[in-house]
Amino acid sequence: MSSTPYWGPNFDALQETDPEIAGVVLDELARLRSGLQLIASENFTSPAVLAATGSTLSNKYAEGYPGRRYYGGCADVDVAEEIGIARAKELFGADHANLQPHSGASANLAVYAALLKPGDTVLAMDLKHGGHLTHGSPVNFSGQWFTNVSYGVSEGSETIDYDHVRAQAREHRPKMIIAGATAYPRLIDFAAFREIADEVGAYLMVDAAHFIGLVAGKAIPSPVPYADVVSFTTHKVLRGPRGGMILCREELATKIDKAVFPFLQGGPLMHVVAAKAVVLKEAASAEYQQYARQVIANAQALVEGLQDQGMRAVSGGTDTHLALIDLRGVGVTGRDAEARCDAARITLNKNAIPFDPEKPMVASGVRVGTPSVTTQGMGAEQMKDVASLIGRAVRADLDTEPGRADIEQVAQEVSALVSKFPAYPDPSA
Ligand code: DSN
Repeated sequence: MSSTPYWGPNFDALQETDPEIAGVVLDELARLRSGLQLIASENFTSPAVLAATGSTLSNKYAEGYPGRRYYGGCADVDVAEEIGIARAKELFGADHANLQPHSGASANLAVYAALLKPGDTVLAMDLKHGGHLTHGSPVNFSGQWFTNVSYGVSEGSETIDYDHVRAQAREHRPKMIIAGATAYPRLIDFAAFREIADEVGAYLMVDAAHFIGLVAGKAIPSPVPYADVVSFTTHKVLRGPRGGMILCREELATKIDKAVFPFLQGGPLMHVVAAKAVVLKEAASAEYQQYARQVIANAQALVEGLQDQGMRAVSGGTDTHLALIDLRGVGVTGRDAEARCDAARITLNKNAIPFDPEKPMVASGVRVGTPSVTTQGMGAEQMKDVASLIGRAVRADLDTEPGRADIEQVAQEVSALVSKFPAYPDPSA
């Protein structure tokens, strides 16, 4: 483990000006360095991405797009955005790319704004089966401003029921169909979605936030040839800065750009746009492609290990970076498993499983993902150890003395394992 407190840009200045916030940064870094990070939507960005994100490009107002800005002095940031757009189009084979959405939710709101009018009908995956807040949840703009209908997974296979998608599309004639989820471990059949969308005259939007990094790394098939619009975040498997991005067909480019700015956002975060350009360069490398394949191999090894621990993988396994684990066989709720793992320095999240009998805040499962541990250099061998540590942690009752002792032992073993694969090691060591 590194003795260097932090090596991000300008940390000395932060420590001098604001020791309290510098302390938060150090505490969080210590947490990353001493625990297992298994949140499927997180990753460790590279030094280059961190440097761009922490750069003076943060200062520039640049409403508009390259060559068409509302402020002077944008020639340099124009170059960063143009490079990023060109790299995104090349990497994903897309007609058009917009790098300005501040987040995945903003990207999705922009797609709705570009293609729909309030009240229009949208068909998307049920949140309870792995969908996303912005795909029609009643507490979100998507559920309040649009008419939502949903599809789900089959009870037997726990994979998307394409007959149900088609039946829902025929019955409700949605203006847009969304493919994509936050807790779905299997590949999505984009050709089937395209066929259904064409049959009913709907736009096909793919929310690729979770798996776009695997697409960038050529480890799984791309939705780009099938979708009208592909939205995603840049900070999950893709390993870029926090933010969003939209790809689309040429004929929708102006609508998408106008929806992002000026309809939805003001000034773009040019330091983040530049960092997105950096990660698009990194993701085009052979090393990144190897990384993407290893993320999947690790997720599959982790599933095997968890099954050996008596836990069931929803749908029987995974084709991607994440797995959804049904804990009913070990008699532990997702909420308790999350708390026990947290105490053992294993960070993951409780998650509803399809047809879950528990409330969402309790849940019968957990979601695990391998983007972060793979960035740290762990492989299938370590995933067996990780599965065993999870198996011991979820069974340790924090309300009992022996349970607390077990958790403490697991926590020590977690730290010992992670110290061999440190996140953000000292580059001068
Ligand atoms: N919060 C993200 C996730 O964890 O999947 C989705 O937005």
